[in-house]
Amino acid sequence: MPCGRTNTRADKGRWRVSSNESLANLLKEERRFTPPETLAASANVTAQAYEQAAADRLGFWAEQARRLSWATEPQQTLDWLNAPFAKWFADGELNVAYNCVDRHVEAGLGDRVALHFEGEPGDTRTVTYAELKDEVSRAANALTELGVRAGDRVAVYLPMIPEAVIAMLACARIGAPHSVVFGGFSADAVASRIQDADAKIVITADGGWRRGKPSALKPAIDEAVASCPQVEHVLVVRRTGQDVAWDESHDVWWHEVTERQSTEHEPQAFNAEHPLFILYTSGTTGKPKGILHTSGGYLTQAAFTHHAVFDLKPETDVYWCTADIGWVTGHSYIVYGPLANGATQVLYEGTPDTPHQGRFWEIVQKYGVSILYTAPTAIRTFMKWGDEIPAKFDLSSLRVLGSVGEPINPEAWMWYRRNIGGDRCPIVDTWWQTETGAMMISPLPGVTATKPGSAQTPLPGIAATVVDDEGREVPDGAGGYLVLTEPWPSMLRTIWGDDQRYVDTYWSRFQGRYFAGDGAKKDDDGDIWLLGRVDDVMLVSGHNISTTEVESALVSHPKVAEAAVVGAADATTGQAIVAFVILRGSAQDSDELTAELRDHVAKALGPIAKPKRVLTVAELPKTRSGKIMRRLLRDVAENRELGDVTTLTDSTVMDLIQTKLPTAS
Ligand code: 6R9
Repeated sequence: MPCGRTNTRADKGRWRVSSNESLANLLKEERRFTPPETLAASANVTAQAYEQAAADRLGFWAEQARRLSWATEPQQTLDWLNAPFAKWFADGELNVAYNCVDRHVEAGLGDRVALHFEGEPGDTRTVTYAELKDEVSRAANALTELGVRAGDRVAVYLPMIPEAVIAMLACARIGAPHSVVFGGFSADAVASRIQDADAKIVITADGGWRRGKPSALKPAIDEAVASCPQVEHVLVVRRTGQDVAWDESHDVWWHEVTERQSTEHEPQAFNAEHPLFILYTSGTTGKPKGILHTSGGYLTQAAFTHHAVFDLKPETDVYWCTADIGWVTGHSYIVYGPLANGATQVLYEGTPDTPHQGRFWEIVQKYGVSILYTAPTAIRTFMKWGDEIPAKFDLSSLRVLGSVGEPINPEAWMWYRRNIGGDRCPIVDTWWQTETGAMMISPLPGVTATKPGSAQTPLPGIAATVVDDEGREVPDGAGGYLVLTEPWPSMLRTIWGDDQRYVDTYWSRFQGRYFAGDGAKKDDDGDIWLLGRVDDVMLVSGHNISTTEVESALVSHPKVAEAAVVGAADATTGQAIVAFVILRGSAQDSDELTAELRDHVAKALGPIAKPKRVLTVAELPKTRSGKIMRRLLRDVAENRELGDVTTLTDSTVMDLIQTKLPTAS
């Protein structure tokens, strides 16, 4: 369940145009939480930023670009002449790794801790910025020795260890775009990504620690590279010490090749539009999309949003993002944003329940974590485990909490605020995507009066709204599709090798605007609420109903920890709502309880949203980034054979769920 794993979700090119009626707006939320006074008084970003960006959006971004150290300062901001193919800061030159590492050392901050690494078995390693500079330089020299040149692609398949960060930065330093693939993806999934990116080198490890055991990684790479003849070398980090098969013709130990390198490496400046990385998001059909990000605009927005949304004070904060580096969240908010800002952060290898269910809180206490960024899936799991677990630890160092990956149900938000944030920390619910590269819609912790469950406001410099089927902006209080109406610096530049698919998927549904593939609504104050993927929206008796709203209603029942709902074909209503729920700690499944849950939803949202069936399950199918895979539940609910399960965290979950069905009421 770890927060922060894969990039799998429904293909954004296949939206469901089911009726002309926009998404119903069912859920009402009245609770508000104003920023803590001390935080507001010293916040990095104030309300004035919105005004400044509204008055001069491009000027605002040009100013943010000055957070970076450029070898050649850009004079241009946006070139949108060949829309939707954007160029940002196109005449500027910089080195991304220099910005994340060297410049902090040059500023006298070499002794500052960059990474507090915590291995799952309890081993630790502290990496200062000076040490990071040496390690990245060595790795850059090693890649160069192995023949990697600017523009060559490097695949990375590693556990959450410092070498993952070092490898990505070494690639950035020599201008070789990396393509990180989740450790744990199948050999086939890895092979198709290596092939699509035409990677020359793969960086992997013998294995990583997961749930108290070494979990092998190299065998999947051995199998994958057998069908990737262009791969010249496989660099292997020794992490677990387990036995590995060895092919002398291309396998190289990371430590052998890096240890003999110099710690000096001259970073070369690259154009702002030089490719930085490719990251794959897989659709339900067709081959995965290689989302391409470039250098200057991406780093500008990653750094700005990390500074603004977390109110990062690099001298005093200890930041922890629990995502995996195989997810875009790990790219932007473990590697590039925090390091560009000179942050001190925790990097944790393992799962939240090894060796015990309080592991996360033990880590917060141990390192004095002040900013925590995690996913709703993790929060709902912690709710299920019980309030008494975090209560055993001292969490008083925390001051800002973040959420990303899915809509956060209002009750999960309240739980997070109360049990983790001690009722004092603002929660920033950050909406963004692999494609957007960095956060787009989020409260600002020193400015926004937050609402449980809403991402609320486009960040300064970002233009987003909600439109109906015809592309007309909906009034406050109505629902529809989320669109981005102006280009932004960290936007994807294309789909690797497929410009046409880029245009078709994102820029064709609504003329001149970016279609995110998410349903959304504006509340009466104009704040934005995300309502789930458009592919998942249910159509019941002619009404479009959001999965998120029904799930949130279920989670607001004290006995429910987590819920997933789908629309299953139904002879009378078109689709009927089928709900899968995970109960909290001590709650027992019974017919009375499922009847109570159905009534509870009807009461909260109205009779139209009452689930036809409620099934209690032990687990839900999730991707490696913690997103619920509703299409698999739809297959179950409609008695179909299961579709592609290769990106599931745990494929046995589906067997368990299927056994529930024949007894369903
Ligand atoms: C960063 C990331 C993107 C999709 C996105 C949306 C969902 C992410 C969310 C959220 C509601 C939030 N999503 N954050 N939904 N509220 N705060 O998750 O990237 O893996 O590409 O997924 O995730 O559906 O379209 P990615």
